Amino acid sequence: MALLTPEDLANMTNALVENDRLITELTDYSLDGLCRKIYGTVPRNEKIAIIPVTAGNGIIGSFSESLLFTVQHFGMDGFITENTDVAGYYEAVTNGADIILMADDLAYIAHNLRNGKIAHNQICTGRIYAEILCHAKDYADDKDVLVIGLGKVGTPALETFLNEKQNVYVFDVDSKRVDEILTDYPVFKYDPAKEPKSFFKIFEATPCADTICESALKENSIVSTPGIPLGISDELIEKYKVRVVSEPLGIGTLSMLYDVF
Ligand code: NAD
Ligand code: 2YH
Repeated sequence: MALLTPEDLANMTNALVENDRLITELTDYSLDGLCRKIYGTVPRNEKIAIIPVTAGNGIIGSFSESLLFTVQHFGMDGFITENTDVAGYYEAVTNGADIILMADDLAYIAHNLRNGKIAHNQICTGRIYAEILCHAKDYADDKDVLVIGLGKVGTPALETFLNEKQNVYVFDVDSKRVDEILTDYPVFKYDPAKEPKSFFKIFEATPCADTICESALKENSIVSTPGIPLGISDELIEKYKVRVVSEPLGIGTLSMLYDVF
């Protein structure tokens, strides 16, 4: 699994604000408004504790701070524990935390201690980036969507698209994974070499650059992508006037919080 780096998070605060603006332009919903709509929940003054975790590869510079920025930017009450790991957990609970945010190398979770709900970052990230495309007002009547990357983020995104009655075309560099997905879900194989097709709505969740090829794009396509690094080149963005929703942590975090409210 790809670990976030401090460099990935360097511009996170601007990216979150800018992406919220873009999501509002594309869908007529602010990011928290969209979360409210899809999860049917609202915040109720929960106190959110962020616990730095030293296990595995250890603390990622500005990871906890980026979570705190997200929580506070959307008007919620949060704090980073002074202690890490188990001592941090004890500190969070004894200081009245309602929700815990914590991540190691394998999982990033939100756990609501009041109602027992727990959310996983990969599932909630896939879901919100997919919902952004499903709510793109310019393409409400165009149901075709391309999903590139069928892993732990791409698969819940694909399920979201199917729940939203989209026609889903799939691509992954791992052909065995494509076969599994074609067996398990009513989706179409996207094969740009044999059968090129272009899309207004493209979702991407891979750890690779340049996964979105030119033939998949239309003028004014929307790319909604949690993938790091960005899967589309600056040249193609400019040439096709592509609008790109992409941010390294905050959008998925807000989706997790609304999942557990
Ligand atoms: P994963 O390893 O579970 O899945 C990645 C999938 O991409 C795999 O199926 C792999 O075969 C496929 N793939 C790799 N290279 C490809 C290529 N060139 N073309 C097509 N498919 C390719 O990873 P994941 O947990 O699903 O995460 C995907 C990406 O999303 C990672 O970059 C991760 O860091 C990022 N991520 C971002 C956020 C966020 O908030 N922005 C949150 C979670 C994960
Ligand atoms: O970046 C990660 C993993 N890829 C899991 C997230 C899934 N998108 N974990 C972050 C680790 C944070 C670290 N332990 C800290 O600073 O607390």
